[in-house]
Amino acid sequence: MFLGVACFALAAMPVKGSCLHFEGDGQVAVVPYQKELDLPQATIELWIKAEPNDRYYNYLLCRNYANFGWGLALHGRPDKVFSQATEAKVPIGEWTHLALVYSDKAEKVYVNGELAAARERGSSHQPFVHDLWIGNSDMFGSPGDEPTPFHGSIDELRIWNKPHTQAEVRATMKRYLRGNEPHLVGYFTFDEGQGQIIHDFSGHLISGCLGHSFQADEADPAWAQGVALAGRKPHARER
Ligand SMILES: [Ca+2]
Repeated sequence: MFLGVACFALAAMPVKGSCLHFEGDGQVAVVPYQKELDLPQATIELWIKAEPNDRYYNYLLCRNYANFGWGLALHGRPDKVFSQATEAKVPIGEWTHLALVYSDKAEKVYVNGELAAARERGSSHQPFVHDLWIGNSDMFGSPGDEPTPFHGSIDELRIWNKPHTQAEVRATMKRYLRGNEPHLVGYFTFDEGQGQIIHDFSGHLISGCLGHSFQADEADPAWAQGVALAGRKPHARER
């Protein structure tokens, strides 16, 4: 009986993996363009731990955000998150779950599973070839533009081709996914912990790289300890 109780407790304990840590102006992880990233409607979610820095814009995700794409950024201290149409407060120095949910009618941002901002919006989606940048933005290339790096940790990026309800966001945010869930088109756990490759465990997207190449370069973020989630990490399952 004791053994049974002990095993149950062990199975319920959250499991930590690794994550990406960003601390330099040029640091970024890049997932090359694929048509699965063209999303007329979507749920984009990730865990972040933000650190203070002196940049006004701190991009978490950017896929030609200003021009029919999607993205999420922090700004200010940086204790606010904004998407194309919404803005909400986020804590600094704490692991925080963010979810951007949009369709051709509305856009919502959930912070730790709570609806934090919402706005109606029209359909602006158009397919276009553009890489996904994680932890930075490539939109501001003009001389004099401020760099837009995120400072802090990013973990468990999930990309779904369907807008989730609040209940659906809450149902999976604190658990590892299997990778084969319906409508999941991208799943980066960042649990590699070393090397230059970030793998997509949904099997839909081509792997991405740290920095701008699969070789070590000065834009590489660092590996760090990630958020603790329940369940089994997907690289531990049989594939
Ligand atoms: Ca690199």
